[in-house]
Amino acid sequence: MKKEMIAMILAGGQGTRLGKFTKSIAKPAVPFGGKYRIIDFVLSNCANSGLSTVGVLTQYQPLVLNTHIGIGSPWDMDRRDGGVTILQPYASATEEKWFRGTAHAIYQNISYVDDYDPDFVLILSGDHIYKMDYQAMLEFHKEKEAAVTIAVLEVPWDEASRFGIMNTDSEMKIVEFEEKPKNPKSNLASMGIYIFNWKMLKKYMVEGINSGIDMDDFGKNVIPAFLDNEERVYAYPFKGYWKDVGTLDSLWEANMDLLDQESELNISDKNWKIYSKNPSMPPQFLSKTAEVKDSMIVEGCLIKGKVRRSILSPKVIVGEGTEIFDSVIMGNVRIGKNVMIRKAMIGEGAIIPDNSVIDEKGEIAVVGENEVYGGDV
Ligand code: ADQ
Ligand code: ADP
Repeated sequence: MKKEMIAMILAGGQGTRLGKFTKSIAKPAVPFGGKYRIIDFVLSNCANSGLSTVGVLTQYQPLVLNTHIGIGSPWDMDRRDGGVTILQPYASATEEKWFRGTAHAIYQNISYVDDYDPDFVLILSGDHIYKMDYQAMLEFHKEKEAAVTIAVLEVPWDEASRFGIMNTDSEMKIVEFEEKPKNPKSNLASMGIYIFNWKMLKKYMVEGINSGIDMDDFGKNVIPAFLDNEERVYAYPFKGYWKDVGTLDSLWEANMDLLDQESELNISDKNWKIYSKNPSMPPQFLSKTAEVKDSMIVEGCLIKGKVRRSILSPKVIVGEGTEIFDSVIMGNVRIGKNVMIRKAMIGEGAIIPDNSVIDEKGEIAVVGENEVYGGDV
């Protein structure tokens, strides 16, 4: 059935910068904020923006991601028409099907998109924490009669070289774009969120492939090609909280932002709910020796120690005499007695034996998933 716009979520990056957390799970499936996984934010944005047809492009370690998304029920996407579809690369007899880059991943799924015959395609990343109304962006795109619209925001100057950086005219038409420039000339950054007129994007990708021009990546190839050909490329200014949580520092910071009552990232907004798969677990239990402050504790936790400014995912056990500060503890972690943990991120299923001290003196300490701290890894 025809749709005006469908969304494609890029969830296939390797996520090497998250190191130990992405050894066996894809970056968008990494736990966040106690009861969520990173991809819940973009899926909830789609649901709240009224988009009901969403393709999720996976590649590395997709198992946990697949199980988490399932048939999309938490986001009301378990439909017969549209809904959420997990798209995995596959090898055919004649052609290498492994996704090469972001645009190549979309190219490999042209037939999925064509099934819905959309006028517009919204390209999203699976690893951003933010709340955004994509319908408002679509209105802007139509008003400007743009070929492609890129969501943008100002980033701190010292981070600008991590992003696609641009200059616009007073109408927000992009006049200059550089992907990850060494010496950025502006701090207006691409959020990696694009609305394309589908027919035009398809033409560029197909002609690129047929003539041997590299069209594998949106930031490196597709956007520059649109600009070279003087297509209408516009910047949609986004206001609000947005974080690309691709690094350990940014992931830790975004978690801590949830504990800040003043933060712009408000997850209890009734008008913009963040949905997730709910585990069926008993309520958390705080024993008589427990002391918990400024923290988020989820179902299934058993706390006998002291917890401050920390986030605990389902089924975390904290033994007596243990103290935890400024930390993110992912699901199913068992922490013994008399342990000291400061500014740490601890992966799912890790075991922290009695009397351990985890403290990197101001740096973020990391214990990988299923790791036994202090044991052979
Ligand atoms: P990056 O985030 O560095 O820059 P990239 O690493 O190519 O871009 O990945 C974008 C997203 O797509 C990530 O979520 C990644 O996991 C996923 N992805 C990458 N390759 C994929 C593949 N082959 N299949 C499926 N998913 C894949 C981009 C833009 C910049 C912009 C930043 C904002 O290129 O211009 O500033 O996003 O974060
Ligand atoms: P990081 O930069 O932390 O490794 P990203 O998720 O941003 O994580 O991914 C970096 C880019 O490198 C992505 O575009 C990813 O798909 C790509 N990449 C790395 N190794 C490969 C590979 N073997 N095959 C395909 N793409 C790869």
